[in-house]
Amino acid sequence: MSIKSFTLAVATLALVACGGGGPTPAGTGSTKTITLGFSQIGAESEWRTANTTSVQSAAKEAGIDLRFSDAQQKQENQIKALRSFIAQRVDVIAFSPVVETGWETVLREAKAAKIPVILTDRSVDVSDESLYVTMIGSDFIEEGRRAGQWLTNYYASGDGKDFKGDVNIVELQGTVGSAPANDRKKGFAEVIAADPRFKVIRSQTGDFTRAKGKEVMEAFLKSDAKKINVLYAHNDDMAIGAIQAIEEAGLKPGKDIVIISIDGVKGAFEAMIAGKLNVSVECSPLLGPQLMTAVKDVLAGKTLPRRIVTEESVFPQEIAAQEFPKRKY
Ligand code: GYE
Repeated sequence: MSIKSFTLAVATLALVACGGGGPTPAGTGSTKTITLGFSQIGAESEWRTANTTSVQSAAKEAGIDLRFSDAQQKQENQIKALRSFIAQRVDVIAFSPVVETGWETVLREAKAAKIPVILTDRSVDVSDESLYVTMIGSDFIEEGRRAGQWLTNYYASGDGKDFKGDVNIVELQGTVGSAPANDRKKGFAEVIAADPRFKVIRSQTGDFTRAKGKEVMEAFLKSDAKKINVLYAHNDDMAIGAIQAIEEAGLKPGKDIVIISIDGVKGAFEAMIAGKLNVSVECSPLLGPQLMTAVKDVLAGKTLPRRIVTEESVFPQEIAAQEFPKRKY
């Protein structure tokens, strides 16, 4: 065989090895476009729409072919989307699981098809760790703790220090069974448990939306308006809905009722600047660039850390106006 035909044979072999529809070994110089199937939860909050934009623009930037599917907050739709990605033989599947449980079967199907799965934003509760490669997102227990710490400081050394008696808290939980609802409840409860004055008198889901946040807050106010000192909302959107309910009940949000929420979206900064929200604990939705890096790394055969945690802070009302121009979501 001449040198020329030998080189050609090797090149053909390499091409055959890269083809076949399986994962693209990005590190081998292959030029095949990576396809990424991404199942998003829905468009329930400002956080979520910022997260979708982040994923879509990062995919574009990275030259990744994104197959995007919106589940409208329903697990069954996400499972359908994952199955369709498997049928399409995408290179990688990423998804933000609406709830924690019930994923084993479909994840086993992805594993059998040799399609790596990356979790973004929310985690799943599965016994077999090999069913996903990594989880990119925030530490929701820590966010709950930060919310609790802000509150205990407020009553120990902030504007609330002269307040006497029990501190009655109402809680607006996120989507039932979701990781952020479970963990934000847990982290907050853990911190306030240190002082028996803090009492969660009502706790109900508002499904992370403004409309339900408002509706549930109206019900809380109907029965307990005079008793409520604090509202802890698992996200900004529910807090913003609740602020409307509080105003309609003739009370002053941020004053008559101290309000703590999580996310740090623009709407929360506007509410803080208006004096209607006391604090928002940051939870960054800008996960797109990290996700695209992880997609490329996994296809290049690199070992990823099991958990990639986003860095975040806490924004009290006092610094809202100064921080507002720097906010990206
Ligand atoms: O806090 C909320 C959204 O999973 C961290 O989902 C996310 C949460 C976020 O609907 O606004």
